[in-house]
Amino acid sequence: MIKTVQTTPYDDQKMGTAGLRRKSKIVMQPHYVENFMQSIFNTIGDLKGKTFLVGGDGRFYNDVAIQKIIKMAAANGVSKLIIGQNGFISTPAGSHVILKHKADGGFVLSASHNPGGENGDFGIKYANETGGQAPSAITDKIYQNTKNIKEYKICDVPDIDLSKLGKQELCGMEIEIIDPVSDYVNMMQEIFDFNAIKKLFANGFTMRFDAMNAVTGPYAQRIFEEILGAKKGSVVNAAPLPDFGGLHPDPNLVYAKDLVDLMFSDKAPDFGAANDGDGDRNMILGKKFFVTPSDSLAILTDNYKYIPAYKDGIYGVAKSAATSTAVGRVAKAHNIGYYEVPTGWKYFVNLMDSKRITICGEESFGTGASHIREKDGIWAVLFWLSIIAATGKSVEEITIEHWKKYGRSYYMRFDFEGISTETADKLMADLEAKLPSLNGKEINGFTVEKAAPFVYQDPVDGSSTKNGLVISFKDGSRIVYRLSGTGSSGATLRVYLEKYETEKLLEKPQGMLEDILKAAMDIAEITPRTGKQHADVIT
Ligand code: VG1
Ligand code: CO
Repeated sequence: MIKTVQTTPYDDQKMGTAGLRRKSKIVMQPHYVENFMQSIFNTIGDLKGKTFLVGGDGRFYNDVAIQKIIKMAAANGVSKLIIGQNGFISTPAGSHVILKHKADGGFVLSASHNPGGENGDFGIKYANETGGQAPSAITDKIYQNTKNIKEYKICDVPDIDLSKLGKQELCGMEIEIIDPVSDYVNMMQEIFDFNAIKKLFANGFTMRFDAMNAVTGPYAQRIFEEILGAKKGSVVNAAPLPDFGGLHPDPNLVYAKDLVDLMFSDKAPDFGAANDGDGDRNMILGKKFFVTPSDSLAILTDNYKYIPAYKDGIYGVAKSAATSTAVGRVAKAHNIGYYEVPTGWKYFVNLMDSKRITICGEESFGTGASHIREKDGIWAVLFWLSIIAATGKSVEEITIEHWKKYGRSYYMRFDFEGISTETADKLMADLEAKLPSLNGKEINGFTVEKAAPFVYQDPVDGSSTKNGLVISFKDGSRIVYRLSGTGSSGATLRVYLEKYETEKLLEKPQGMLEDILKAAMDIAEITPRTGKQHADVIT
């Protein structure tokens, strides 16, 4: 039954910030998934006795790719696969399954916040036994393997039924189909005080959670509506659809437009939130109020004592370099460890495993903690609801009080999309070469304190990673430039801007960041090099 199939390499199977991400049509090419998966299996080596998780966010081609992976795992000697029912699992729930079952890793089929469908994107995230995505040392080896692959192994059997819970067997491999939601819900109940949140809803608190037709709908309905008692219909776009109903499942002010419109209208409920395609990102809104992810990370950290799992104290906190420095001030006030890592959740894994940090986050709508090794959208929502329940304050009141206590980092991200890779690489290389000459200079009223690439030395494995270019100014303002590692075509230049204020707390970020935006555009020569006067997406 085990077939060995001859194949030829694809040259574009390098994983980026979070797994392999390509246009669906690229992934649908013959042997594409097979080459990639065989390269992972080859890199892991002996698979006897090993258990892996498989699932996905339900996007187009999930059903086809998952059957290929199952049959290949069996043919390669994997002992057991744990699979989410109907092939569904959110990225955070997947991480939890790996840790709970002490599995050797897992595959989450998702391109996260990228649109799905035949003309959208597809992706595969590979986690190892830490429950987090494999570090670059491993993904580099896998990439080398994809460039030399000549054959793959697959079991020649009919597709298996993924709807039936329980155990079955395929080509000598054990398969266990699990309910992807229940274990995750149990974990959330262990972290948070569900009774406190129940009381909040019983007293008439209202919310809208937008699942964006992606994987978190069933999790959100079970937790917010069925268990916590939010009004029926509080969770919208709850059924995962292969093309996300045409939505771009990226929970930000641009793509979660319906939710944002509602929250800024007179009909706004007390609380609004959205998650991305695979459930690891979150956006938090109050009535006519938006919380930037960088502030959200700082606020959650500052309020850890309201959460049963953290009330006795937390280890440190970490953020990606591009994220605002707001959480750094909280870490200092609480006298806990504080780390800055490159963009990508995999860089938090060693810090969590070595108990250096408990909470971490990124400006890209990602927050999470050491209960798992991925960011966690629903966890962030439950954390906010817990703070609201404990303090009796609104999202806006909680945030403004935070600014009064710590000052405010005005923060925005500007994305310049669809640039040719050549133009983008040259822009970054020339900018990097120019950085030393900027030190001490005054640009558009800002004096440069330090201009240098961000280089991270992992304190646990000693690895060194360079990611992004940072210009820090004397007044605490910062510009960070980096190229996206999650796109499926061309290059996206991300420009992250931050300005720290202790007096003017209630201004519009656009206005506060206008001068520094101009400086950022000028320093990197963005308009002359890309032809773009403005960013394509601003978050
Ligand atoms: C983006 C974000 C990054 C995030 C990554 C994966 O990467 O900036 O913070 O970790 O997406 O998010 P990049 O390289 O395009 O900037 V998702 O929700 O995969 O899982
Ligand atoms: Co995601």
